[in-house]
Amino acid sequence: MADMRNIVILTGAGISAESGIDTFRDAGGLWEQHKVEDVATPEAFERDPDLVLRFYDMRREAIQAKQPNAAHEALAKLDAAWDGELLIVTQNVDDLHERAGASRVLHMHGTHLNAWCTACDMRTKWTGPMLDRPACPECGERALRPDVVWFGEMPYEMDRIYASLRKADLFVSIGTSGAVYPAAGFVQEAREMRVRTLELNLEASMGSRWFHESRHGPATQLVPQWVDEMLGG
Ligand code: BJW
Repeated sequence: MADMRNIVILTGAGISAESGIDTFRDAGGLWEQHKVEDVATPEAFERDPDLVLRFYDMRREAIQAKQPNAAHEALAKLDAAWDGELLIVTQNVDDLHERAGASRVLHMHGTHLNAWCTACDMRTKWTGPMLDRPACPECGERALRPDVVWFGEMPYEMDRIYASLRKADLFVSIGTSGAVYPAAGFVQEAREMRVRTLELNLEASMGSRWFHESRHGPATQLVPQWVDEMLGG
């Protein structure tokens, strides 16, 4: 890895699992407890906004009580020390990368800690509930929704992600099942651009066969080990 300078890191729910945040598709994960089409689509929000807002209020509250783990901390250490370009593209809506100290973070599926006003389009920091239909601090309308990307909606900052992938020497995927596009397709795009690819995941993911190298185990072990390799420690 000595000749690597520009790095794109994709993270998914698996990196936050050891902080106590449920993943989506593992046994006992969120999609076993809730039907995805009932809570994570624009149609669900139109049909039953109370159900959707309650689901996100519950998760927003839970996330704020969780702490970053050794994997988030290792990536923050890499971010601080790495001279080359580095971008942590996270699918996660928690803020554990930032709370560990990482700054080069892009939330492609949005964040629990923002409210998005569908009346005036403003995004506002939000830590409390939305079920009681609070007014938008900007325009006063009661039209807030969680600032997260649901199925059928366009993930955020795709142009910036693809631009970083085009310049990358290394693409690393951490704790994601490879079930959800467009993130699941990044490894193939990276391969087409002759970028080196590495997967760090608890077990083989749906996309494992696309990676040059796949390492299996818990993120709190694999990520600090890999970061030490990158920093020559
Ligand atoms: C560990 C671990 C440990 C566990 N250590 N590892 C056919 C029909 C209809 C739609 C489509 C279709 N085909 C494709 C689509 C598009 C659709 C899609 O992909 N659907 C699939 C289900 C097929 N995608 C979209 O609609 C997206 N938008 C879109 O495509 O727009 C058009 C477009 C076109 C071209 C370019 C760009 C755009 C939007 C997707 C939005 C996803 N939203 C969610 C909810 C966000 C809000 C919320 O949190 O509620 O995002 S769904 C959910 O899945 C969440 C996650 O970010 C995402 C990915 O999940 P993730 O992170 O991979 O978690 P898991 O649980 O799946 O996996 C965890 C992994 O960790 C596992 O592998 C474990 O082994 C591992 N693990 N413990 C290390 N300790």
